[in-house]
Amino acid sequence: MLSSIVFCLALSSIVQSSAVPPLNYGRRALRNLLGKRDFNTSSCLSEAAPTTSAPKANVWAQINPEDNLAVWNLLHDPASGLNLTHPDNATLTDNYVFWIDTLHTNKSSVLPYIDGDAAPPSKYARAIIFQGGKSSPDSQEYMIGPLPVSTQTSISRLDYIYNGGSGGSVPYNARYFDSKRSAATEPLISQTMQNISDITTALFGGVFYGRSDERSTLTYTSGDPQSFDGSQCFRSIMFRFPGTASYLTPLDFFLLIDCTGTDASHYYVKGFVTKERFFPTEGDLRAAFEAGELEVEFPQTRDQEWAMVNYKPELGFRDLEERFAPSTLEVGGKRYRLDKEQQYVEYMGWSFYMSYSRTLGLMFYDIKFKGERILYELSMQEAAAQYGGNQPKAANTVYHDTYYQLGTTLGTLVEGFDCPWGSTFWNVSYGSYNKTTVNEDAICIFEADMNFPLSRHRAGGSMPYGFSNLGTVKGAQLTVRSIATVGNYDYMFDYSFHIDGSLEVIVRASGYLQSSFYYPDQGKWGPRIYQATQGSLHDHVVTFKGDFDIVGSSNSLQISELKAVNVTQPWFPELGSFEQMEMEIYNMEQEAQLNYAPNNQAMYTVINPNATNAWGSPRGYRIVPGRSDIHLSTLNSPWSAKNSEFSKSHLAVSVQHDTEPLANSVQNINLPLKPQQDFSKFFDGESVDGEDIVVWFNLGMHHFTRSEDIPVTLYTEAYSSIVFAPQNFFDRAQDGDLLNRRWIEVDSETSELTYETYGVQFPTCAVEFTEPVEDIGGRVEF
Ligand SMILES: *[C@@H]1O[C@H](CO)[C@@H](O)[C@H](O)[C@H]1NC(C)=O
Ligand SMILES: *[C@@H]1O[C@H](CO)[C@@H](O)[C@H](O)[C@H]1NC(C)=O
Ligand SMILES: *[C@@H]1O[C@H](CO)[C@@H](O)[C@H](O)[C@H]1NC(C)=O
Ligand SMILES: *[C@@H]1O[C@H](CO)[C@@H](O)[C@H](O)[C@H]1NC(C)=O
Ligand SMILES: *[C@@H]1O[C@H](CO)[C@@H](O)[C@H](O)[C@H]1NC(C)=O
Ligand SMILES: *[C@@H]1O[C@H](CO)[C@@H](O)[C@H](O)[C@H]1NC(C)=O
Ligand SMILES: *[C@@H]1O[C@H](CO)[C@@H](O)[C@H](O)[C@H]1NC(C)=O
Ligand SMILES: *[C@@H]1O[C@H](CO)[C@@H](O)[C@H](O)[C@H]1NC(C)=O
Ligand SMILES: *[C@@H]1O[C@H](CO)[C@@H](O)[C@H](O)[C@H]1NC(C)=O
Ligand SMILES: [Cu+2]
Repeated sequence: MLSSIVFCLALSSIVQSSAVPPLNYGRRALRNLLGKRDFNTSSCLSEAAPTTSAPKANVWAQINPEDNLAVWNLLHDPASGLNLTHPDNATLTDNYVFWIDTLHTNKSSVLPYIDGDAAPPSKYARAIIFQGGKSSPDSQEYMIGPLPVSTQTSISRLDYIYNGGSGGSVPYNARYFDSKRSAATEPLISQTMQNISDITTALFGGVFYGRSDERSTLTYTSGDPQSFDGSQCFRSIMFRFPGTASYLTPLDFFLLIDCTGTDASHYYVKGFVTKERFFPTEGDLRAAFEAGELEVEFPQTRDQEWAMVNYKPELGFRDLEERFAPSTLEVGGKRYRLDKEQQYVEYMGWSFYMSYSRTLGLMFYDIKFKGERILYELSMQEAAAQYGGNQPKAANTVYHDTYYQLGTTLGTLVEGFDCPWGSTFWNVSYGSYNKTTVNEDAICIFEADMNFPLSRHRAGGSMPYGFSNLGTVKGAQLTVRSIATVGNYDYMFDYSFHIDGSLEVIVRASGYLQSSFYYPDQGKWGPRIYQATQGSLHDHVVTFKGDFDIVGSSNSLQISELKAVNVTQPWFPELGSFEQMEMEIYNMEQEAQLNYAPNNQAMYTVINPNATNAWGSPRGYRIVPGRSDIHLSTLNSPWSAKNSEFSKSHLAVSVQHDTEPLANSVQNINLPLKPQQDFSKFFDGESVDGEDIVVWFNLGMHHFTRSEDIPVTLYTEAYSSIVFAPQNFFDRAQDGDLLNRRWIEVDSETSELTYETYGVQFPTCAVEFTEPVEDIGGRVEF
C-alpha cells in the first residue's frame, strides 16, 4: 500500500517590497507578498480547523466593541460627574480617559459557574482616567459594570486590586507620560538645545530645535522611571541620530530636566552629561567645550542601512541558500478544534480558553488535560528590563512593558516565517477611544512536529541477533504564539501544549538593542558593537502567573530536595560510612518568594495532597526550570526598589485572592519608592499547604550584549523557557493512547520485521505556492 505526500512548490524569487514595515496590516495583504496568493480549499495549508463548542461561555473574554463604546459614552455622560474632556482636546489640566480595558473576573465568582450551575459572573470594564482638572491632579482607575451598560451599571473607584495604600489613584507626576506630558516638556528641551546648537553642531554635526521643527537633525529618547514616589518628575534625555534604527545610533549627549507638576513654566534644566562628565549649567558645558575638552572620539554614523533586517549581500552567499527552506506543514489536516467565538481550543486531550488584555496580551484560563483542571489561569504579568551604565539614560532605565500597553503591540504575524504556513490566525482588538482597533492576525495557533520522538525504545537481543522490538512515538505539540513589538524589542510568547500533558512557556526576544554610545570602559557595561555604539548591558525578567488547580483548588507546593548524606549499609561493611543521595520531601508552609536550588538540586511540584494516583503518590505537576530562568541582578536599585519585587526571585508562591489578581500595576514604573502595587506584600505569612495557591515564575535573560545583536538580537539565543510536567499525576506516561507511532517486532526465528500503523492514513496534501503578486492590497493601518 502506497500513499503519497505531494508538495508542489513554485515560489519565485524575493519580492520587491513596495510597502512600509508590517506593523498592523492583515496577513492577507502580507500573504500576497509572500507567495501564497489564494486559498486552495482542498489544500492542507488553507484547511480551517475543525470546530467545537466550548462547554461554558468564556467569562474571561475581553469586552466587546459595543461594551467599549457604551462604557466610553457612560464615562463621558455629564451625569457621571467625571467632567471629562475628549482626549483630542484635553490639556494637562483637564480630565480625560487614558484607556478602557477588561477587568479581571474574580475567581470566586467564576468557579461556581464553570464547575456548577451558578450564573456566569458579571463583566466589568476598567478605565484609567487622568484627572488633571482636580485641585490635586492624579490618575484614578475606575471599574464600570455590570456590562452591558444598563441602569444597573455603576462607575466606582477601582482600588481593591492595589495594595500600595492609595488604591487606583496615582499621583500626577507618576502617571503615564503620554504625548501631552511629553509635549509640555518640549519647549524647554528645544530652547535649551537651540541655545547650544553651536556645540552640538561642532560635536555631533546635528541640532535640535524641536521634534516637529524641520531644522532638527537630532532626535531624543528618555526612559523611565521618571519619578521615585510621585512627588517629582524628571527626564534623563539621550540624543540620537533619527531614523528607523535610531536605537542603534545614540550620541554621547544627555540633557537632564525636571518636569514636576502640570505647569510647564516651572520645568528646568538639571544639567548636561557628555564624556561621562556632568555639567550643571549651559555655562559649565560651554566652558568645557571652549577648552576643547569635549572632542568626540568615536563619531556616530548617520548611515542606518547596516542596521536593517534585510538581505546583506556583503556577508556573502551560502551554498544552496537559494532553495526554499524546510517548512512545518500540518499535512494530515489540523488536529485541533476551535470555538472561535469563545476563544476556546481543544487539542489531544487539552482544552483551554483564551483572553486578551491591552496591557498583558494573551491570557489562558481553565487549562485542562483529559478533562481535569491543571491551571485555572496562566498569564504574563510583566515584561521588565533594567539597564546599567555610566551614563544617565542607561542607569535610569527600568521598563515595565505593561506600562506601554504591551497587548496593543501584538502585531501581524508573517505566515511561513513568524508562524508555520497554514497556521490558524486570529486577530486581537482593543478599544481606542470610542472605537475598537483590530490588530489583524496577531495570534497564531499551529501544531508542529517536534522533530524528535516523544518516546522510543529498542528492546531485546544484542548483536548479532538484532533487536526484538522497537517502539517510537511521534512528537508533536500545539503552540499559541504572539509577538509584541514594544518599542525596540520583539518579544515572542509561545505557549506549547505537548501531547504527554506537559506545557511549555517560552519567551524569546529579537529586535533592536537599546544601545548606548560607546565608552571604552573595559566592557563593564557591554562591548563595542559598531563604530560608536555599545551594546548596553541589561536584564530582562518576564513574570508569569500560574494559578494551578490540580484536581481542585486545594494544593501544596512540594519541594523534593536532593541531599548528600553519609549512610552505612551492613552489606557493604568494607565502606563503613559512605556518601549517597536521598530526597528530603516537604511542603512549603508559608507564602514566599524563592529561588531555585543551586545545581537544580530541588524539584518543585504543585500537588493535590488529597488526590493520589494508583500508587499512592499525590497527583501533581512539576515545575521544570528551563533555559535562563533568572531574576534581576540588582535587588536594591533605587530605580526598581519596591515596584519590581516580582522580578527579584525565580519563583514565588502565594494564596489566591480576588484582591491579588495581578503582580504589578501598569503605572507602577514611576513609583519605585512608593509603589501603587507592592508584590512583596502578597507574602504575608499565610499558609500555602492545602490552599488555593498561585505560583509566580520568571523567565528572562541577562542580556550580555554582543556584536551579533547587530542588526537585531537573535531568537536562537535570546530564549527562556519553563515546562510544567505531570508528576505522578497519572499512573503512567500519557503516550500509550497515541496512534501516531511505530511498533516494530522481529520474529526471532525468521528475522522478519512486522510493523503496525494503527490505521493512521498517509495524507494526500497538495501545497501550491504560487507566484507572489506585487500589489499588496489589504488594509494598512498604523
Ligand atoms: C487545489 O489543489 C489541488 C491539488 O493541486 C487541485 O487538484 C485543485 O484543483 C485545487 N483547487 C482549487 C480550487 O484551486
Ligand atoms: C474639540 O473642541 C472643539 C472646539 O470646542 C470642538 O468643536 C470639537 O468637537 C472637540 N472635539 C472633540 C473630539 O470633542
Ligand atoms: C471640570 O474640569 C475642568 C478642566 O477640564 C476644570 O477647570 C473644572 O473646574 C472642572 N469642574 C469641576 C466641577 O470640577
Ligand atoms: C536660551 O537663551 C536665551 C538667550 O540667552 C535665554 O534667554 C534663555 O533663557 C535660554 N533658554 C534656555 C532654556 O536655556
Ligand atoms: C480579522 O479582522 C479582519 C478585519 O477586521 C477581518 O476581515 C477578519 O475576518 C478577522 N479575522 C478573523 C480570523 O476573525
Ligand atoms: C466617536 O466619537 C467621535 C468624535 O468624538 C464621533 O464623531 C463618532 O461618531 C463616535 N463614534 C461612535 C461609534 O459613537
Ligand atoms: C561524609 O563523611 C565524610 C567523611 O567524614 C565527609 O568528608 C563528608 O563531608 C560527609 N558528607 C556529608 C554529606 O555529610
Ligand atoms: C472582586 O472581589 C473583590 C473582593 O471581594 C470585590 O471587592 C470586587 O468588587 C470584585 N470584583 C468584581 C468585578 O466583581
Ligand atoms: C484532605 O483530607 C483530609 C481528611 O479528609 C482533610 O482533613 C483535609 O482538609 C483535606 N485537605 C485538603 C487540602 O483538601
Ligand atoms: Cu535585551
